[in-house]
Amino acid sequence: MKIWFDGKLVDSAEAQVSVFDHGVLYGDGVFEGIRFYSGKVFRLQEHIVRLFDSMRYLMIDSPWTFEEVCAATEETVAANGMEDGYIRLVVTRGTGDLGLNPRNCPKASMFIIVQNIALYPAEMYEKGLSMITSSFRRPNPDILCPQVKSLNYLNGISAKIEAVQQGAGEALMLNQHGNVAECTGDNIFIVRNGVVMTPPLTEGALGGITRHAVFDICTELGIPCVEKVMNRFDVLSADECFLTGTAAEVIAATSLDGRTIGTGQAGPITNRILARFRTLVRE
Ligand code: PXG
Repeated sequence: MKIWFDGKLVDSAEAQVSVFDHGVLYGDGVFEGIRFYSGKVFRLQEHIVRLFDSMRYLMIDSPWTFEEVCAATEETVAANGMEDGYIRLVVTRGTGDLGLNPRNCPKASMFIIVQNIALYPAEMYEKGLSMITSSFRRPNPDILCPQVKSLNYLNGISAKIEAVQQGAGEALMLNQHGNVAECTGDNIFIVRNGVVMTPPLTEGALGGITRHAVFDICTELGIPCVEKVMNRFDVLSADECFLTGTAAEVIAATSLDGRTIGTGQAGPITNRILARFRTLVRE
């Protein structure tokens, strides 16, 4: 396996981050999770725009330009000779001292990993995932901004632990007002009376690239799709619910806290969107 590490393709054994890297010491950094299909990276530019937005927010100066990061990503995919797979692109604040001050880290570090990714089994896309409501709330932007894809994932991991402990596939995360934000690593959509709905990003959701692709698919298929503030009642009374993310793609969620959503199976609109997503990624 070849890893792109600060400008060079190296063997994985050689790709080593310093113990003084602030990404390790403080989770001070940003990342992207990207997929490629038939050797083509899905919505690469959009991912790298989000990466640069996250870096700008955290005042991490990129040693590489936008074009260089895109080229490095494609170079790493090509070097690993795989058809389909997952890319993890990480930018850390770089090496510094043991203090928090980012100014003591002179240069950000970047690495790109390309790996196989196991899809969920096919029957999961029919039966759907079970969800629990997490007791951990998505933080307000004045605590930790959910729109920044930073290396600080303890909020989501805490919620994921609750889901795993309860045997659920995902955790629904509410914001400080008790409204629906998203799941630990996926955006959430519901369908009611033929209308597809998802919370606005300001409710505490990451601007998912798959979420955006679903907007495009709905426009193309003539399915109404709107951003709407929603709570657990809206999810529990929905006709259909589905989650979107680079790893999960588009997957139905058919129960919440042991209560069935819709028919308890992936619904017709979810299936139409999923079918179109699967062709779109290979166009
Ligand atoms: N919300 C959060 C908090 C995420 O981390 C998404 C939504 C979906 O965004 P995209 O752009 O992928 O459609 C993400 C991204 C995992 C895993 O192992 C998932 C993400 C990141 C890291 C790991 O499931 N999801």
